[in-house]
Amino acid sequence: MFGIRNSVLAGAVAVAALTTLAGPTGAAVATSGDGGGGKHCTVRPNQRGPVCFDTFAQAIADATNGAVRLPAGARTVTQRQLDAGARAAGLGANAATVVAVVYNDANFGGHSFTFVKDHGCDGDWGTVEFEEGNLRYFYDNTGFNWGDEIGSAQEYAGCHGIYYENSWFNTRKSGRTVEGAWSGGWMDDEASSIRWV
Ligand SMILES: [Ca+2]
Ligand SMILES: [Ca+2]
Repeated sequence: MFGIRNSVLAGAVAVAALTTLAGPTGAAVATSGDGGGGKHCTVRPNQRGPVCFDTFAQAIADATNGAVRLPAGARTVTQRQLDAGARAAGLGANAATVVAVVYNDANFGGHSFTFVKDHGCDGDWGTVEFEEGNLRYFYDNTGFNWGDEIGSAQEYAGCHGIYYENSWFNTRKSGRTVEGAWSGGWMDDEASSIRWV
Protein backbone atom coordinates (compact mmCIF):
# COMPACT_ATOMS: atom_id res chain seq x y z
CA MET A 1 0.00 0.00 0.00
CA PHE A 2 1.01 3.58 -0.27
CA GLY A 3 3.14 4.79 2.55
CA ILE A 4 1.79 8.24 3.06
CA ARG A 5 0.57 8.51 6.60
CA ASN A 6 -0.98 11.18 8.66
CA SER A 7 -1.33 13.49 5.74
CA VAL A 8 -3.71 16.29 6.42
CA LEU A 9 -5.38 16.61 3.10
CA ALA A 10 -7.25 19.81 2.80
CA GLY A 11 -7.86 20.00 -0.90
CA ALA A 12 -11.48 19.26 -0.29
CA VAL A 13 -11.98 22.86 0.80
CA ALA A 14 -11.77 23.96 -2.82
CA VAL A 15 -13.66 21.05 -4.28
CA ALA A 16 -17.33 21.35 -4.97
CA ALA A 17 -17.92 17.67 -5.60
CA LEU A 18 -16.11 14.40 -5.33
CA THR A 19 -12.82 14.77 -7.10
CA THR A 20 -10.57 11.92 -7.96
CA LEU A 21 -7.00 13.04 -8.21
CA ALA A 22 -4.24 11.31 -10.06
CA GLY A 23 -2.50 9.96 -7.02
CA PRO A 24 -2.46 9.86 -3.25
CA THR A 25 0.24 12.46 -3.03
CA GLY A 26 -1.78 15.25 -1.52
CA ALA A 27 0.34 17.77 0.31
CA ALA A 28 -0.32 18.59 3.91
CA VAL A 29 -2.25 21.81 4.09
CA ALA A 30 -3.67 23.56 7.09
CA THR A 31 -7.35 24.33 7.00
CA SER A 32 -9.74 26.53 8.80
CA GLY A 33 -11.82 23.52 9.75
CA ASP A 34 -15.44 23.71 10.82
CA GLY A 35 -14.89 24.28 14.48
CA GLY A 36 -15.09 20.55 15.03
CA GLY A 37 -11.91 20.59 17.10
CA GLY A 38 -10.66 17.22 15.94
CA LYS A 39 -13.83 15.27 16.44
CA HIS A 40 -13.62 13.37 13.14
CA CYS A 41 -11.19 10.51 13.60
CA THR A 42 -9.92 7.51 11.76
CA VAL A 43 -7.53 4.71 12.50
CA ARG A 44 -5.81 2.62 9.87
CA PRO A 45 -4.38 -0.85 10.47
CA ASN A 46 -0.82 0.45 10.52
CA GLN A 47 -1.50 3.18 13.06
CA ARG A 48 -1.17 2.81 16.80
CA GLY A 49 -4.03 5.11 17.54
CA PRO A 50 -6.63 7.33 15.96
CA VAL A 51 -5.80 10.54 14.12
CA CYS A 52 -8.41 13.26 14.27
CA PHE A 53 -9.43 16.14 12.08
CA ASP A 54 -11.76 19.10 12.13
CA THR A 55 -13.90 17.81 9.27
CA PHE A 56 -15.27 14.48 8.11
CA ALA A 57 -13.88 15.21 4.63
CA GLN A 58 -10.37 15.44 6.08
CA ALA A 59 -10.82 12.18 7.97
CA ILE A 60 -11.94 10.38 4.81
CA ALA A 61 -9.02 11.82 2.85
CA ASP A 62 -6.68 10.44 5.49
CA ALA A 63 -8.52 7.12 5.68
CA THR A 64 -8.11 6.64 1.94
CA ASN A 65 -4.53 7.85 1.60
CA GLY A 66 -5.83 10.91 -0.18
CA ALA A 67 -7.78 8.97 -2.78
CA VAL A 68 -11.19 10.31 -1.83
CA ARG A 69 -11.75 14.05 -1.58
CA LEU A 70 -15.18 15.07 -0.37
CA PRO A 71 -16.67 18.54 -0.28
CA ALA A 72 -15.50 20.32 2.85
CA GLY A 73 -18.91 20.16 4.50
CA ALA A 74 -19.62 16.52 3.71
CA ARG A 75 -20.86 14.36 6.60
CA THR A 76 -21.21 11.08 4.76
CA VAL A 77 -19.42 9.12 2.04
CA THR A 78 -20.92 6.55 -0.31
CA GLN A 79 -19.47 3.25 -1.41
CA ARG A 80 -19.51 4.63 -4.92
CA GLN A 81 -17.34 7.58 -3.89
CA LEU A 82 -14.92 5.27 -2.10
CA ASP A 83 -14.70 2.96 -5.10
CA ALA A 84 -14.20 5.81 -7.55
CA GLY A 85 -11.43 7.30 -5.47
CA ALA A 86 -9.66 3.98 -5.09
CA ARG A 87 -9.87 3.30 -8.82
CA ALA A 88 -8.56 6.73 -9.78
CA ALA A 89 -5.66 6.39 -7.36
CA GLY A 90 -4.83 2.92 -8.63
CA LEU A 91 -5.25 1.42 -5.18
CA GLY A 92 -5.45 -2.36 -5.19
CA ALA A 93 -7.52 -4.73 -3.14
CA ASN A 94 -5.10 -4.60 -0.24
CA ALA A 95 -5.19 -0.84 0.09
CA ALA A 96 -6.73 0.75 3.15
CA THR A 97 -10.44 -0.01 3.06
CA VAL A 98 -13.14 1.91 4.88
CA VAL A 99 -15.43 -0.67 6.49
CA ALA A 100 -17.64 1.55 8.66
CA VAL A 101 -18.30 5.05 9.90
CA VAL A 102 -20.11 5.73 13.15
CA TYR A 103 -21.60 9.04 14.30
CA ASN A 104 -22.63 10.13 17.74
CA ASP A 105 -25.85 11.75 16.54
CA ALA A 106 -28.69 10.17 14.63
CA ASN A 107 -28.78 10.99 10.92
CA PHE A 108 -25.00 10.99 10.61
CA GLY A 109 -24.18 14.10 12.59
CA GLY A 110 -21.83 15.13 15.36
CA HIS A 111 -18.56 13.36 15.99
CA SER A 112 -17.52 10.65 13.55
CA PHE A 113 -15.19 7.70 13.65
CA THR A 114 -14.05 5.98 10.45
CA PHE A 115 -12.87 2.39 10.80
CA VAL A 116 -10.28 1.39 8.21
CA LYS A 117 -8.98 -2.14 7.68
CA ASP A 118 -6.69 -3.71 5.13
CA HIS A 119 -9.53 -5.49 3.36
CA GLY A 120 -13.30 -5.67 3.30
CA CYS A 121 -15.71 -8.42 4.38
CA ASP A 122 -16.39 -11.65 2.54
CA GLY A 123 -20.17 -11.68 2.37
CA ASP A 124 -20.39 -14.64 4.76
CA TRP A 125 -22.17 -13.46 7.89
CA GLY A 126 -21.08 -16.63 9.65
CA THR A 127 -17.48 -15.46 9.85
CA VAL A 128 -16.33 -12.39 11.75
CA GLU A 129 -13.88 -10.19 9.85
CA PHE A 130 -13.26 -7.50 12.47
CA GLU A 131 -14.36 -6.60 15.95
CA GLU A 132 -13.96 -3.89 18.53
CA GLY A 133 -14.67 -5.15 22.02
CA ASN A 134 -15.00 -1.92 23.95
CA LEU A 135 -15.80 1.36 22.25
CA ARG A 136 -14.85 3.20 25.41
CA TYR A 137 -11.24 2.81 24.27
CA PHE A 138 -11.85 5.04 21.25
CA TYR A 139 -11.25 8.70 21.98
CA ASP A 140 -11.02 11.80 19.87
CA ASN A 141 -9.14 15.05 20.34
CA THR A 142 -11.93 16.56 22.38
CA GLY A 143 -11.77 13.88 25.10
CA PHE A 144 -14.96 12.29 23.81
CA ASN A 145 -15.07 8.49 23.89
CA TRP A 146 -17.38 6.22 21.97
CA GLY A 147 -18.76 4.03 24.75
CA ASP A 148 -22.58 4.34 24.72
CA GLU A 149 -22.42 7.18 22.20
CA ILE A 150 -23.11 5.91 18.70
CA GLY A 151 -26.28 7.41 17.24
CA SER A 152 -26.00 6.22 13.63
CA ALA A 153 -23.75 4.02 11.56
CA GLN A 154 -22.82 3.32 7.94
CA GLU A 155 -21.13 0.25 6.52
CA TYR A 156 -18.93 -0.35 3.50
CA ALA A 157 -16.83 -2.92 1.68
CA GLY A 158 -19.38 -5.68 2.06
CA CYS A 159 -19.28 -5.52 5.84
CA HIS A 160 -22.38 -6.09 7.95
CA GLY A 161 -22.12 -4.64 11.44
CA ILE A 162 -23.51 -6.16 14.60
CA TYR A 163 -23.75 -3.52 17.31
CA TYR A 164 -23.91 -4.83 20.86
CA GLU A 165 -25.46 -3.07 23.80
CA ASN A 166 -22.72 -4.49 26.04
CA SER A 167 -18.94 -4.61 25.70
CA TRP A 168 -17.16 -7.69 24.41
CA PHE A 169 -20.20 -8.87 22.42
CA ASN A 170 -22.01 -9.96 25.53
CA THR A 171 -25.65 -10.77 24.83
CA ARG A 172 -26.46 -12.34 28.16
CA LYS A 173 -29.01 -10.80 30.46
CA SER A 174 -30.50 -7.75 28.81
CA GLY A 175 -27.77 -7.33 26.20
CA ARG A 176 -29.29 -6.68 22.80
CA THR A 177 -27.97 -6.09 19.30
CA VAL A 178 -28.86 -4.19 16.16
CA GLU A 179 -27.50 -5.11 12.74
CA GLY A 180 -26.73 -3.25 9.56
CA ALA A 181 -26.57 0.48 8.97
CA TRP A 182 -28.83 2.32 11.40
CA SER A 183 -29.84 5.71 12.76
CA GLY A 184 -31.47 6.51 16.07
CA GLY A 185 -33.86 4.12 17.74
CA TRP A 186 -33.30 2.19 20.91
CA MET A 187 -29.57 1.53 20.26
CA ASP A 188 -28.90 5.28 20.27
CA ASP A 189 -26.26 5.90 22.96
CA GLU A 190 -26.19 2.23 23.92
CA ALA A 191 -23.65 0.42 21.70
CA SER A 192 -20.53 -0.76 23.49
CA SER A 193 -18.95 -3.22 21.03
CA ILE A 194 -19.13 -4.03 17.32
CA ARG A 195 -18.45 -6.99 15.10
CA TRP A 196 -18.27 -6.80 11.31
CA VAL A 197 -19.12 -10.07 9.58
CA1 LIG B 1 -17.61 -12.74 7.07
CA1 LIG C 1 -23.75 -0.09 26.36
